[in-house]
Amino acid sequence: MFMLAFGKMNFRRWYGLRRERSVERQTYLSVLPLTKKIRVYMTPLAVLFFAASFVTANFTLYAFAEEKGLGTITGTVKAKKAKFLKDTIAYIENVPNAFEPPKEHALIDQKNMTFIPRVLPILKGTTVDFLNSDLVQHNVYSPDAVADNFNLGTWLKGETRPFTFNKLGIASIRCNVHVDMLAYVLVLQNPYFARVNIDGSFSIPGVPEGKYTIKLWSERLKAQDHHVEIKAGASTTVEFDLK
Ligand SMILES: [Cu+2]
Repeated sequence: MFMLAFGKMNFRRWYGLRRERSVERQTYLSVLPLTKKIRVYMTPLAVLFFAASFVTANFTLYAFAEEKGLGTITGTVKAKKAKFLKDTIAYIENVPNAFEPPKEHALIDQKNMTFIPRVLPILKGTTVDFLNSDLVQHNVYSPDAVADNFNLGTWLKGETRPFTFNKLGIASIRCNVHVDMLAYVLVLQNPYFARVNIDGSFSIPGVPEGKYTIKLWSERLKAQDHHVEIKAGASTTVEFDLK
């Protein structure tokens, strides 16, 4: 009985309080000047509007990115002997875009009387540092116009001399102290190239969608070019036969 009365009383108090508050709010709103009323009602609407715009903008950006999507080239290369796969480079001949060369320099080392790596693919405009890691003196020069027939001179262990490759093509790199020393720099138009793995596989990810010619470069052998269409979010497969 007591509990019931207490409960009832409590409920009435609570109800009363709620009604009072509601009335207070109504009164508060009714006495506010129009501009303030607008502000009170518009604030939540504005927040909603901005939230909706943010979501829409993000969605649009996402859809746009999909539209200019990127695909992957997945390739396999066959050769009579697996050793011919070494230092084979797969690349896209031309991508209609201007590409900024990387600020980081590439490196060709001279170690144990050998240029390492033997084949270096780079984007046009890249600087290559030539390092001597041997105890003997080495020279670095190129007889090719692609590399402006440069001769960097002859130097000792630990020293590095740079050269920036600004012309497209293949530059052979030699040392006039050791005539057997030979390397190649492939100066390419775009950054979409890959070194073929020893099992003959290669992958070029992040290629903008479009139609391209894919080429293979190897020191001794040749392979027929492939014409492919890259589609967003898809992987395009190519097979080369090195002969
Ligand atoms: Cu040398």
